[in-house]
Amino acid sequence: MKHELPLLLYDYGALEPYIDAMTMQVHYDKHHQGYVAKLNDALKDYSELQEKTVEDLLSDISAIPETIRQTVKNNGGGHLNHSFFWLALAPAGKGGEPSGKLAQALCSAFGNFEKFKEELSRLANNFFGSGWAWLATDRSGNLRTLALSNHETPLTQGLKPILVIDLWEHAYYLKYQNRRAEYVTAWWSVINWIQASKNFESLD
Ligand code: MN3
Repeated sequence: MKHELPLLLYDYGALEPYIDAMTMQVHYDKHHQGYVAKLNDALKDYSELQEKTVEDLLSDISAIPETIRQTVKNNGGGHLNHSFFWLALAPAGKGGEPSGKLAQALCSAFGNFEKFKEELSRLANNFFGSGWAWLATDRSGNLRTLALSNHETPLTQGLKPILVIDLWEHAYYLKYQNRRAEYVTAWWSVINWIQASKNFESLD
């Protein structure tokens, strides 16, 4: 079983003007594709590992031979996180609004929606280096924010991801250069809240 780039459900230009078409094209077609290719390459001599999903590979990382462990962690994490990220984005006006159980849970965890927005934005803006800022639930189902370096995933901490923003410079540099805060502000306009609710309400 080879790992494959998932289908992107919208055009490269669909998130304009918040996320530009060139950034989307390079991000999906070069960066994400690169993680998939390097993951497959790392696994090419390990037929039993080729049968595992990327979630299974990452949640039992100590079972991976040491010679390829870091490569699998980096590129498997890159593949998993980007696959999640594309689904959590939608063209402005198409992703719905925070609603239902997720909206209620955001209010009880953070006070109100604006406070949640401030907290996640502050975390994303202040995070140093490459990584991702997440909204996730813990084992008790409580919402929390966290930022993780490189391509670490909340799954390995037993957390269930709900929403994510990519903080690597490749996610915003072509349009926003060093102005990460402008990119973070723009990201709030292209969140797929319908998908976020599905993530929150899923039982796995
Ligand atoms: Mn990225």
